[in-house]
Amino acid sequence: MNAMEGLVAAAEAHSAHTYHPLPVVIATADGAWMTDVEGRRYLDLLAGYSALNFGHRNRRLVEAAKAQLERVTLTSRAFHHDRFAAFCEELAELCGMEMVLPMNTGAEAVETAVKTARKWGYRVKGVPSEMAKIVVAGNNFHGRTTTVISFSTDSEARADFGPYTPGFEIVPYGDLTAMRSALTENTVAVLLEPIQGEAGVLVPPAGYLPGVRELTRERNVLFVADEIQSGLGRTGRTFACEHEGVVPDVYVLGKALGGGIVPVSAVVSSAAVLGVFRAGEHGSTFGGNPLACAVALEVIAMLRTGEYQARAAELGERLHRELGALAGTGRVTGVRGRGLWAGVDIEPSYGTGREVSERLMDLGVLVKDTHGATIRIAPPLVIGEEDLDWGLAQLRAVLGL
Ligand code: IF1
Repeated sequence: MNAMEGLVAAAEAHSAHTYHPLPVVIATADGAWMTDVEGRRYLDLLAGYSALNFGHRNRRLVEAAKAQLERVTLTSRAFHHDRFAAFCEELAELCGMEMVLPMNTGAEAVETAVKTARKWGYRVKGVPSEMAKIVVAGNNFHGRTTTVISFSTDSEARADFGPYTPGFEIVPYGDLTAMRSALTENTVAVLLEPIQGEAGVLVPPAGYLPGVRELTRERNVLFVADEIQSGLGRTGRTFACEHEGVVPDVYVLGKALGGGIVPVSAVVSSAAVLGVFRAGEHGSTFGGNPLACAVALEVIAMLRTGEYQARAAELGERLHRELGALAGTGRVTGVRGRGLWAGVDIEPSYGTGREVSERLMDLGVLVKDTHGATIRIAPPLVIGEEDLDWGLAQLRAVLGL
């Protein structure tokens, strides 16, 4: 057994088997590249499921973290600290909103958005107590906590975790008629990914998001956009909703907000919505901590110029042009996505998503399969054109094209 195999065996012996990782053990990383324990290099086309939009160990973000490490890292929210106000003000401004509720992981932020919508429903909309409903889409992915998987349609994500949290209505993604029918006077929110990531990078039909925006406005229902994976530059805009000119009532953010260094998530909305909370009604030990705020402030500064969004749009055109040429070759049955984000469906007779991912790994490229036949491609937004071209050449090689 070599060093790598030893590390894999030890990890399997001492950790719950909640993943089926590719057989690679990463030791270091920089920019769009990772290096394994035996010195082999891999082009990272997953970017931590979009948590690494700015690449591994981005210099500006590492420097921001290092500086804060020398000052204070955690105070708890029992006290103020000197990075908190700027983080909230600048994140709200980036979102065109007024208020922020900081958390850590994406699922925590989604849970917080659910609690926010319910409390707004009771205290502002006037929904009778315990009657609040939230409408979600089939094939959603919003995290792994018990309430969140309660409205999942993925049997793997749900099985044997009941009893499930009530109060959720599931409608087909992209279907405005079904959405209209699902809204009642007790509906407090619609929770959607503007592009469904785990489902395979599903972009909704044009007009769907504006239609949901109009319906929710008409019916006094909060439009909650989960931009944890689709946001912060991934699709070529700061938020995926922007592609359809839609501004939701609530943004749920995470992943890249922490720069791939610390978990940072947040619910961002108006004072009319987030103003429903009173002291003691929600919280988190690490939510809004100084280290998280310092890194997130640098992320916000990097996004404010629009350069990362423009880069994702420009390289995204290159990505989708190249991937589009694969469709119809008999090896790829579908390509979807926006900006530097794509789902590629592999012709089952040629191989599974996992098999293609393993062959790509052997050629030095790392991607992730999902739902059997699809591989997801989401490079760091800082990837070089040549590296992107090289990665696509390896995909063509694996597909025998
Ligand atoms: C895993 C998926 C991606 C997310 C959206 C909330 C969360 C996520 C739109 C929760 C997290 C991660 C979770 C990770 C793999 C990855 C994933 F395959 F699970 F679905 F990206 F597509 N909303 N997605 O994508 O954020 O609590 O993880 O910080 O659980 O396997 P988190």
